[in-house]
Amino acid sequence: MDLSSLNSIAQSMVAPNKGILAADESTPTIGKRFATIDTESNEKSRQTYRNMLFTSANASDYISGVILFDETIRQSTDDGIPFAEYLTSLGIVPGIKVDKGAKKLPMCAGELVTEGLDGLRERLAEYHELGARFAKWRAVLSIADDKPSKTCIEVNAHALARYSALCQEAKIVPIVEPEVLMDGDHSINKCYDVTAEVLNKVFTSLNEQKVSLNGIILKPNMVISGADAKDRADIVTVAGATVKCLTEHVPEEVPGIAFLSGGQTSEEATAHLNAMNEHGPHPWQLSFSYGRALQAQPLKAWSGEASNINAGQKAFIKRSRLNSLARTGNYNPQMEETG
Ligand code: 5MM
Repeated sequence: MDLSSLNSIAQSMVAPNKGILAADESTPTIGKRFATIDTESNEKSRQTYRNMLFTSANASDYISGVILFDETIRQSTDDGIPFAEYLTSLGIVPGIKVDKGAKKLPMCAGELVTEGLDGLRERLAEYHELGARFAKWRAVLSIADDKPSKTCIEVNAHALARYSALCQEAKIVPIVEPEVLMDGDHSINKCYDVTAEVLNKVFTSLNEQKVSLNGIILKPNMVISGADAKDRADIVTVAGATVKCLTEHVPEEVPGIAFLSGGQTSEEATAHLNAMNEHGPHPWQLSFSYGRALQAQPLKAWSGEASNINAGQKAFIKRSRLNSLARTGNYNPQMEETG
């Protein structure tokens, strides 16, 4: 099987100065986001919001790919162009979330396993027809005294590898997302140890299942203090610990690492990425695949009002540009004020 096309798609997903917009909120999640701006979530309002983001002027200067949800890949711009076709015409790679969500893991109280492997081969073939060239699958692991269990780490790594192999068979680049949640009062050291163990297991499973590492993108959490920790590690410490953990556990063959923001503020997520790229080059591209950290500001600026579309697009482009600058360590927090 010719795997070179997978590598070239992966390279374009982590092209210099650009990153990925995660806009693949499932219907319940986008409903929660819209509730924060008192906006009803229905098929039309979701299309309006995603149309606003995707048609922002000059988005392709900063955005290399967009992760879509099943409903969105079947929707079109206000001008009637299917979203995937529209993005492709701009040089932005369309992607698709293919997992069916994290469900209760039996025998492991409070832990989750991501489902969605049944019928995945057929779904991937359809998504490829619809224009998707990469996919995303998110595993979720929590930190607590007795968590994550070995079982939880093992089953999620196995599923991520099963998904990845099916994606590559379908000529679709898998984004491999094992998210160690920030929830809790744990230290950054605890996050380091758990993230290291999870990454080890994920790469063992990917190798066992013959996944080509130069045809994937890794989407990990940063190594960071728990959200409720007393003394949270500062930006330089987070950046240093994250790069160290990745250097020790991510093979150099992987073309790129695109972080999730995981509940960090927009400014924190940009500053952390910037601090990591200040001390490059690294063996892999260090990029972003943010959901909340790219969307929180445009969502608020829009607030569900047609008259705010321009303001929403301006906020989205500003956030995208600042993260683009963080790809080369050229972001400065003062830019938050000056635009
Ligand atoms: C955009 O949110 C994604 C979808 O979440 P649900 O399946 O829960 O609806 C989510 O997977 C996202 O892609 C990642 O968590 C990264 O987003 P953040 O907000 O953590 O940067």
